[in-house]
Amino acid sequence: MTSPAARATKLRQQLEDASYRYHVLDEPNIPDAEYDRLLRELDELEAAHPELLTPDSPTQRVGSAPSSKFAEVRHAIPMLSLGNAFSESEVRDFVRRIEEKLERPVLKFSAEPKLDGLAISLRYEDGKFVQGATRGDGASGEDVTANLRTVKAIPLHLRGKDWPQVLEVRGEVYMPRAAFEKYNEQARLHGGKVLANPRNGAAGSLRQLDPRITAQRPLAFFAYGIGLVEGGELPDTHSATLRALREWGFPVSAESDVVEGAQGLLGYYERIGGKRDALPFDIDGVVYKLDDNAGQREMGFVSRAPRWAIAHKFPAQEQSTTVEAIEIQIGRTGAATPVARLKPVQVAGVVVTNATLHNADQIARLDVRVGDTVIVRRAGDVIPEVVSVMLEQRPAHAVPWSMPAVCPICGSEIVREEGEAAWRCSGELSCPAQRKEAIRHFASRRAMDIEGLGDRFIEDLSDMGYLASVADLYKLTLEDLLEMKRRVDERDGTTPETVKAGKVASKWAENLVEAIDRSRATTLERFLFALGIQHVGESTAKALAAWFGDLELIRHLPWPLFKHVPDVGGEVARSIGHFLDQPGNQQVIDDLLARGVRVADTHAPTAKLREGLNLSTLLVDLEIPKVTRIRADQLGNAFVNAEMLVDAPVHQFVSAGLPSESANSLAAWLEVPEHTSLLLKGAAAIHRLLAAVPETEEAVAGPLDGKTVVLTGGLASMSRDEAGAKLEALGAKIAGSVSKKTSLVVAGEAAGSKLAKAEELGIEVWDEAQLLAFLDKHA
Ligand code: JCF
Repeated sequence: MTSPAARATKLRQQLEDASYRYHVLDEPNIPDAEYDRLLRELDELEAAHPELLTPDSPTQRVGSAPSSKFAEVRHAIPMLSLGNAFSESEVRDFVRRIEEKLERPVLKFSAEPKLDGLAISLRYEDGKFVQGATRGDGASGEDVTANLRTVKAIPLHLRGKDWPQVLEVRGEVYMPRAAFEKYNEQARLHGGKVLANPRNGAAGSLRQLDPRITAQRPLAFFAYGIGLVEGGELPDTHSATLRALREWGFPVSAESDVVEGAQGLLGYYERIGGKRDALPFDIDGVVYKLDDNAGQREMGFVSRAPRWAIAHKFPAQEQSTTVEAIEIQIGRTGAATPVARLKPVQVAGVVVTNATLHNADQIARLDVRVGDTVIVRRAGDVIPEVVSVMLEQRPAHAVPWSMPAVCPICGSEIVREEGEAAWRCSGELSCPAQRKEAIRHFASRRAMDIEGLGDRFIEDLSDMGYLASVADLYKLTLEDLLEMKRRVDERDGTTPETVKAGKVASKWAENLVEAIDRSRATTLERFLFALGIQHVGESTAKALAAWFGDLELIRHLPWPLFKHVPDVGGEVARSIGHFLDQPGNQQVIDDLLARGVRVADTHAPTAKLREGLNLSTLLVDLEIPKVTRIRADQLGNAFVNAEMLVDAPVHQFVSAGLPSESANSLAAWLEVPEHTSLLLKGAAAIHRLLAAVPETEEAVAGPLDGKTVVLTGGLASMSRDEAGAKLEALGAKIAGSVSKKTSLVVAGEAAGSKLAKAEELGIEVWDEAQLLAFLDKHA
């Protein structure tokens, strides 16, 4: 038997190791659920044996009790700010000043992205985290130790060896972009406070007086330098210091690099600029530092900024402009999204004329009015948004905005469902805006993939009455398209291209007819996705296709049966059922099939369905109040079939073992004719499925069963998605990043860091020729 103390030590070591692998090495070794399990075990152990609890235990990251205010911390070595460069010539000047003073040409610089977060300093004594502070004014900041303990990327004690007895580490706490988006989505949904940007998210979270709130915020950290060092030596270059920090347990930017001279710096700026939108966090520039510490000392400082470092800024992502109008945009599912029409303004190199206001709640929260001067933000490739209003510049006559009562496109009522943030146009497919969006989605690359059917064609074809539904796409003839074009030219007063360019002008129409024809051959998952059912994205469509295998089966299933597919819950199942219940939608499916759409990969439903195909599971799926799994099992045992149950008097439910409350609830539920009919339809569907489901899964052994494959770089013969689908069909699991668990990496043209990582880990790598040979062999 291991002692509790030994077990606690072991658990801490496992947890810290897992955390280091996740946050610093980016190579997780255990799943999140396992991490949580170990953490819970340690937590229970510490609760039972309080004497085992240590301040640097991973369980202490949940946040301690709140304080009333932060204490002041004087920085032993000031926290510097950085001078800025906004142009190439300012960067050249920076390099020239250093070269002149040090009298050495082509100097090495350490370069890294400049994170848009909050600068902090972390103090370690004998390897233990003892204090953390904000930058403040550089000379002194606020003691936010308790909050920083909750940031999982910050080590509570140092790893490795040879660290100084006292070490201050400087770096940036930030909120990854995806976490920021998710946080705001939740806040909007529940009417909470929305964060203006990831930077404010990081700053606001760190300045919470209650560390338990900070613990809930998805913060991360990168180390970029050091402050005070006592009782130890550090390497003599900045880049080597970063490597040491990484070994001691700190995340260091994977993008940091050493480059030479002004040319090297500018090249780095271009490279990172090109990646800016793809990075998982916001950056506002790059930082260059003279790599050689002796050189740094020689250069010294001007006021609070070092002469040996500079921030080269990217164009700003926020600008101010005025709101000329607030309009409503109707999406595919009818969601009415308010959009601000703006006086055109350059933001991060792009002219922005529209910005999303998300929903009515968001407008109310910001109190945006027509005529207001607002801050718009365009970060990464997300839609520009209005982040705040400059109230002091509001014109006197500006009036509050409110959601219109009817859809500006079709005049149907705009309604809001209970508990939802979004307002919706109730016109469904009678609303031209929803219809156009539905067609656009249907034709999109990941759905039916109709090449060349752009937004303009969809607009014109719908407006001129050629497309009442997506199925009408498969009725379009060459003549229709040419006629449509003639009418558009007439309407717009443009010169018909046929006159300008002769025969070739009809080539586009031929191409489009061909593309539509090609799209007729499709797969079940694409078809289901293309229908545009609310809540059915690609992965749900794929799961439905894999589990049921057949369109004719799926389109007549009552909704509770969809819950048999993993990850399909009540809401999604009801949404699919609602879609299939509309006669108009069934008609569209009929029309699509009648007009030649063919679903290629029909197969028997999976044998995995079998275990849930019984009356008691159906009763659970129906979500009858007070009929839990236990009660449903009792009913399943007592009744031979659904018909018997529907006709039974209440006392028979009680005889089956149900408490009277459940029995009465069930009887009341069955009073509603739609309920009994759904139950009977469900039972009939179960019979049909039982007949179709094979006894056991015929195990088709794929050559790549159990293998995890990562695709990187460009392939010449097909897209990465296609290659992925082919490999999946042979049993492979496709992953997005390379880790020790990766079995194989397929590297195409210009493969980058993933290939490097595969080589580093000694993972098998194929080029495109090897991939094609393999696919050919297993075709
Ligand atoms: O990423 C940053 N925001 C960042 C800020 C990176 C650095 O290397 C910095 C910094 C502020 C000061 N270095 C200094 C000296």
